[in-house]
Order: sequence, then structure tokens, then C-alpha cells
Amino acid sequence: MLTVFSDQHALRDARTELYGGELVPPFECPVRAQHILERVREVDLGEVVAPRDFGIVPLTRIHDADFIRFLETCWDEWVAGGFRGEAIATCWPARGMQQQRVPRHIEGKLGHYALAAETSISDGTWEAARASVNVALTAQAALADGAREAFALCRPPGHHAASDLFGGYCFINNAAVATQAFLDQGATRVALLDVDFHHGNGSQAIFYDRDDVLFVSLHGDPSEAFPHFLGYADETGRGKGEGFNRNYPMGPGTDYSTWGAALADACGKIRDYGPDALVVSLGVDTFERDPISFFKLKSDDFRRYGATIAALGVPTLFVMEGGYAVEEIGVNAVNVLEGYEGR
Ligand code: FKS
Ligand code: ZN
Repeated sequence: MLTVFSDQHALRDARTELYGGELVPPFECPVRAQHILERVREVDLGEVVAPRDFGIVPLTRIHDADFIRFLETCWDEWVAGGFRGEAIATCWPARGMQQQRVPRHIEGKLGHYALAAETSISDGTWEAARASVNVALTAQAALADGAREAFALCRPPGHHAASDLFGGYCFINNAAVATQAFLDQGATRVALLDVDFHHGNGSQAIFYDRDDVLFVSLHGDPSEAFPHFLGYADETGRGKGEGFNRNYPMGPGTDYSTWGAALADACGKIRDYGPDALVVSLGVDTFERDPISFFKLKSDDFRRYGATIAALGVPTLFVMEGGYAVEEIGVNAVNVLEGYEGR
């Protein structure tokens, strides 16, 4: 299987994450991508290529122009504001306050566009996010050119980013942009399967009213896990999109007997939908030793579910999302891809 990877991911190297009331080194760090790439090479998964530049237009199919502009200019505005640390949102348009007006001051803008406070914006973040979405689009183009599968080794991740929101380590929704690219190139239906431990609130929100994308997500129960405010089982889509959103929230301690059964059910929905392409938001933070998650999947389980996904027989684009057990992240992510290839 082809892997697309960009060295420029390393430009996303924030010093701080707000976690447990402290500023700690971010869980979402450059070494994650390095370890995955090393494992891709170790097992000889296939060719590794650098991305092409697709420009801004494919991003504007998913994200608002003012949001893209904010990401592009945030760091410079923050520095111009005279702040010494990294750009962190500290105030929000909460209940009863104005949601529509975008403040002129950078602290107001951060609150308007942030869905959470853990994700600092730092120098190079925008450049890395651009490279990451180009990785997804280059892998998507390989499928459009006839490949049956490809691996977009994206970093930073994307599934929490909505049309005008960043956070949860995400800035541009790589999987959503790639999904839209399939549709813009003539696909009629695309399934987006999100197996990251966290609910893909951004992807869900982006496609919630639509029937040309089936969004299916397996994740930690939002009542217990980030992003906390979306991802419940009764969120099934709206209007024309009714029935085209499926959530499988699961509780602490969930192991493969439960998780695998949810995946089998999810794959049944995907099969019934009959998509032209499948995009997998691939997070391996479902692993038993992940430091910030509460599922109990073992390394071999990743291989098993790769095979389950392959049995759908649909051209498949894997887009890297989360996973923070850094030592095992390469084995776990590549196990999914090897399982998919039946090796
Ligand atoms: C734990 C707090 C969790 C943020 C978690 C973000 C997860 C990001 C991710 C992605 F794929 F986007 F990277 N704070 N007590 O793994 O979903
Ligand atoms: Zn995650």
C-alpha cells in the first residue's frame, strides 16, 4: 500500500498543552509520525511519497474562508499582541452571549474559533496543517487514479476540526476534505468510518445534514470522554441527512469483544449504504496502554479489524488521526494496514 508522508509535520511542535491544570508537553508530538513512518519502512508496507500542493480551494469546500484566514494569521497576531507564551483560548461565547460576531482582538478570535483550550497555536502550526491536508489529498488522488487503498500519514490530525472550529489537536479536517474531494470528482456516496478513540465531532458536524456522506463513529462515551458535547447514539443526522450519521459510544474498559461487535454492526451499515469510496479516520488511541483514553484494544486486535474493513471490498483511504502510546503507535497503526492487506 502507498503511504503519503510530509517532513513538514514537524513544523507542528507546540511547547504547551493545557492538561490537568498544568501546561505540559503536548501528547500530539512530532515523534508520533516518525514512529509510524519507521514501522511502515520496517515492514516494507510499500512506497512512501511526499505530498503535492493542492492549494486552498479543496479546503474551502469544507472550511469557512474566515476560519482559514484565522489559522493563517493567528500566530502573527498573537505575537503582535505582545504575548509571551503560545496562543491559547481562554474565553468563549458561552450560553446567552453573542455567537455570530467575530471579535477583532486575537483573544476574542481564539475564543470564537476554538472548541477547547488544550490546543495551543504556535509558530509553524498553519504550515504543518497545510502539509497534513496535502498528504490526505495526495493519497486521495492516488485512489482517484486507480489505487485500491492508500495511507495518508497525516499530522496534525483533523477529525475534531469543524467548518469553523479548531481544537482537540486538530486544525483542518483532513478526512473531511478528502471525502469531499471524492464527491467533487464524481463519487455519489462516500462512507467515513471513524475508529479513533475520540468522537469525530468535526466530521459529524460537517456532514450532518447530508446524505452523500455516511458518517459512522466508534468512540469513548462523550459523557465520559472528550469532546464531551457530541457523539451520542441518538445523533442520527438531520433533514436530508437523517439516518446517515451513526454513533457507537462505549464505556471505560471496552475491549475487542465489544468494540469488534460495534465495528461489525458499523460495517453492516456501510455495506447497506453501498459507497463508492471509504475514508477511515484511523486513530490508535483505542490501545490498552494509551495514556489519555480508556479502551482496551491489544496490538493484535488492530490487525483483526483491518481485515474486517478490507472485507467491505470498497476502495479505502486511511487518514491518520490520534494515538499517544508513542512506543507502540507504529506497530498498532501499521497492524491495521497489514490486516487490511491480509498479511
Ligand atoms: C483527556 C483530555 C483530552 C484532548 C484529546 C484530543 C484527542 C485528539 C484525537 C485526534 F485524533 F484528533 F488526534 N484532551 N483527559 O486523538 O482525537
Ligand atoms: Zn483520539
